[in-house]
Amino acid sequence: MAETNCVVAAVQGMPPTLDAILALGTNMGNRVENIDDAVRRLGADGSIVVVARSELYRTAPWGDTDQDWFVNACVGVQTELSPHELLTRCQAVENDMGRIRTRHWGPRIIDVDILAFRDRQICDAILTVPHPLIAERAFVLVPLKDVAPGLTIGGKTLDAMIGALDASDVTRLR
Ligand code: A4P
Ligand code: MG
Repeated sequence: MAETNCVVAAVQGMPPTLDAILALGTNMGNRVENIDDAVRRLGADGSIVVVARSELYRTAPWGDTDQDWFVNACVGVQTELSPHELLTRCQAVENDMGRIRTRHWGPRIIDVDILAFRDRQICDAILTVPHPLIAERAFVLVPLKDVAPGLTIGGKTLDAMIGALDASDVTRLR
């Protein structure tokens, strides 16, 4: 596949027990059940083993703010899948749960994004890893810290990135 010219940050401090970290978000229906359902489905065919789960967080909508609040979480996984195969599995879970893509950044029953894949830096037409917007999103950084507290992205610690944002609208649910 053709590589584009984009530049992605380096990741360090990935827990050695994890191959990848996924971000989950939902703002439709029973949000807590949606997260639990997605985690179950991710592990269902054995190609992904969920070995770490963050707390669940209630978060204010980011980007497109004219929509309902979200529940966000992160999971750490082990997998032999390639990054692109992992993305395909994540999208299959989204589709199986009935995700309908309406508007970019709009309401969704479930969104499953790959935040990091080992220390890989990937940038092509389909996949960008590490996810390029991590540093701008408290709703990603706070749960990410639960599963990989020592992670750095582009040399910045999670605490440094969280400290640069307003994380007051990210509150722990359970
Ligand atoms: N793609 C590229 N890199 C990745 C990656 N690392 N992980 C591509 C996942 N996908 C990646 O995604 C569009 C395309 O991104 C995919 O086809 C894949 O090839 P999508 O999920 O189909 O569309 P989207 O939802 O419009 O974009 P995206 O990027 O998933 O949305 P975001 O950026 O996650 O924003 N506020 C709060 N509080 N909590 C949220 O969870 N989420 C969004 C959605 C907005 N505001 C939010 C939240
Ligand atoms: Mg997505």
